[in-house]
Amino acid sequence: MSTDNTVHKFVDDAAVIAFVSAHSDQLDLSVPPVVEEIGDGNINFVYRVRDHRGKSLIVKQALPYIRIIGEGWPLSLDRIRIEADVLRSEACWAPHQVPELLYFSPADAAILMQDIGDHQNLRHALIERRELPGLGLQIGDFLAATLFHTSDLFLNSTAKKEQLASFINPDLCGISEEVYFIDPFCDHERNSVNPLLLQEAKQIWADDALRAEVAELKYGFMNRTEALIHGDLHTGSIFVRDGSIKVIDPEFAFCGPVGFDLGTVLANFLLNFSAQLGLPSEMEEKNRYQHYLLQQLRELWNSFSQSFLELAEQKSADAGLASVQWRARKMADFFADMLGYAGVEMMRRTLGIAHVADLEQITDESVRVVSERLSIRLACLLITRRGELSGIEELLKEIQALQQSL
Ligand code: SR1
Ligand code: MG
Repeated sequence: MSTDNTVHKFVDDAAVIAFVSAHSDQLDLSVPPVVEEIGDGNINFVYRVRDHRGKSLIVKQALPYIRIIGEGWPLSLDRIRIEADVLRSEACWAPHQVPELLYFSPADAAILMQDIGDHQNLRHALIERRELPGLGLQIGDFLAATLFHTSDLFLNSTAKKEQLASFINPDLCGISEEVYFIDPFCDHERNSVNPLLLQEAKQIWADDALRAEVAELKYGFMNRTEALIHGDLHTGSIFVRDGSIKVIDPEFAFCGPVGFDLGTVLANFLLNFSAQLGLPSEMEEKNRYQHYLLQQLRELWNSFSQSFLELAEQKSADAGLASVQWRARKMADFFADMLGYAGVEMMRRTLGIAHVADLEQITDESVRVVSERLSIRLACLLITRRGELSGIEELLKEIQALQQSL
């Protein structure tokens, strides 16, 4: 990678294989391996290289623009350096919950990592209505471990500020600032709105009180450097197997509000919850799965808050942040932020540029609109009432009540 942000895309399979061969001896390349381009994300190119014995590794390459938009939206290649550094940081605190980073090449803007192909994309698992025991608990523990150890409750003041400097991520934060906090709340040309939802969308675009709440959340996103957050923790960034999760794709990471990661996960569970209404199955089965999703959210919040507070109790060295009362207050702030950012994520996934498969798989617009309506109403509830809901049990009751009122 040169200083002018140019990099050459691997021209063919041979170039990808040469990259693997230069930086790892884990594959037997004496017989030509199979290279597949498996990236289904919006931003990068991802390849799986499998040798004749079935052993495989992953190569991820960043190019200086957004894959789904093209050269019209340039992006700094520093994001791949950030991704590599975050994977290293997360591996310290949640070693079994991230893919192992094997090599980072600034020159190729590419990383080589463990293949987690034995795990399934969580979004697909939720769409298939898989019930994975302990899922919420594992995600909550991952969030507590990674967020606590990169916050001022664990790091000393100098280390925290060095971390802040090293994860300045203006291009990726810039995307999020636009696609979360601007586009869905106005009639933006990038939006994609179901014509049958247009009436409701127009009401949102005209709602000044809602816009003020979103402005507050955006300002927090831009200014509150609480911890090194993943920054894009939707269910497509989590892979699952019975008893195991792997979190991938931390290229949007920066020092930001703890509630943003919590909120993004919460939102994506609730997007699936909303999608259930429009899916073709017996109501009993859909309700049962909705119940499972809410139970995972309960476990996620409870495990996150309990683990985070335990870590603070055991490991926090800052005498000025030692107040138990203050920590409880902070946890209430995290909870309110989680709700607010979840609302914004749900809104942008329903009205904005990057929709989710949970809703998009409902091809009939007149059926999908029922799910989309629930999604934006839940989003409004989460954004506007985030400061008044006392805890997870009250939140779950409100979600159920809102669904029943439709
Ligand atoms: C224009 S990029 C849209 C989204 O793709 C990524 O996965 C992030 O979620 C980003 O917001
Ligand atoms: Mg991603």
